[in-house]
Amino acid sequence: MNLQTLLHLALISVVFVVCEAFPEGDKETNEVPHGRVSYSGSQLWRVCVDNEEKLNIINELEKDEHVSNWARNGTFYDVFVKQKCVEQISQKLRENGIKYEVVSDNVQKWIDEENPPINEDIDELQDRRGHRLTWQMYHRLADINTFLDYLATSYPSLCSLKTIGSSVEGRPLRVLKISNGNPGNKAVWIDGGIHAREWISPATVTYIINELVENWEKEPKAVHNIDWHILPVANPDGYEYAHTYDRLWRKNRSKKGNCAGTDLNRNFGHYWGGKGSSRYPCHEIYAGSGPFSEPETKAIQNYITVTEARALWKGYLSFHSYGQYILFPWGYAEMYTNDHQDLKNVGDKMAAAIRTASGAQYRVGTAATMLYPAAGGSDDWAKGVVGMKYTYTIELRDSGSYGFLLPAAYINPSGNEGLAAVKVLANAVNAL
Ligand code: 0X9
Ligand code: ZN
Repeated sequence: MNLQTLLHLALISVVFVVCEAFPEGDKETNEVPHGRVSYSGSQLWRVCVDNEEKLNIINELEKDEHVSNWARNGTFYDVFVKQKCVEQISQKLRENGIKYEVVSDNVQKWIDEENPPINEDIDELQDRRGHRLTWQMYHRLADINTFLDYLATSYPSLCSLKTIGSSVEGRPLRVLKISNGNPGNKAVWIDGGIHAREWISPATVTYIINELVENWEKEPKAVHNIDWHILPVANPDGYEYAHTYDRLWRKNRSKKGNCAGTDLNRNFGHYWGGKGSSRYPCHEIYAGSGPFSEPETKAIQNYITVTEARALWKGYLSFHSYGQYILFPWGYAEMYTNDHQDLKNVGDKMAAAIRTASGAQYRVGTAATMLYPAAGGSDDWAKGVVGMKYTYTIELRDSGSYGFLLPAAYINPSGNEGLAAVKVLANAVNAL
């Protein structure tokens, strides 16, 4: 071990002593009277990470549960710091010559403002339209489920609903299949809500479903020729937990000793347990005890490779947030697939279509290079194991103004962006 490494380890241990992780459920500074985690005084920083050494420091800090790397944009990393540790982490960064600016000095304010009550009477809406989704606010799981039921009942020749498994806490994992029933159709999978706190994802996926189904007759042939298999909420326990208790929860809700949750996007079986994933259950990127150790990922694997093994799987879209990226394999290492250029071309077309739809700019590239290496992602598995041609992770809005706490007013533009990407994918799949 050289001197530099020793100094580095010393720095990290100091940080750990000061900001020691406390067991889950600790009531210390984390809760407000109405029983939800409060992020009052917690901050989001934009940190300049322009060399390997700084990146190592940031990555080590992230192992502490008070610091979380939210996103990356080139040399800038969005780093979330819990209120309790703001002073200490700030000092550590200064000592190491790492510059940062404060994007928010009170993340709770964003939480309080992102999902305001709307004017529409939702009960009246349910009577009138048969479901409660508005795309003007972020809805609870029950509303999303009513919406899926409504579609299956109202359009029985186009839509069918299947429960493909149950979450850790027993919630159904519900896939809506949209299909005209033609036997030659190719198949595309779409999921949302793998990460609990990325609320724009299920909102966008349900928006896409609504547009496809309600306007089916007007859709082009490319859309009609595909069987769409759509799971809008892949992590329903996490989604509900983020709505009711901890807005910034990422993982599922499996119990592992003192800590809960596996990162479902580290739990898929392609180079499982590799770079950018963790063996420690308390970490945000905990990969689980083995590939597909979680019922949520297991159900997806089983549906795609067993129940629907005979489907002509050609496309896979996983909606996440945030950063405005269209990412494709590989995510586990900075390497290119042998059809890299095909994936890049279709990704570029998606970005162009999004630009036309809303003006927003999305960047296109491989996940490990554009973002960070992270093994066990769903996109890598869909490509590397299932062999689907076009597999993408789309990181929706925004590019760092609100991060995961995107105000509900952006659901509609985001939905249109998702829809634009889906239509490009439909054309690409049809052309195969
Ligand atoms: O880290 C992730 O799982 C994704 N980013 S997020 O901020 N939504 O958590 C990116 C996944 C990209 N794909 C792979 N690394 N395979
Ligand atoms: Zn995500």
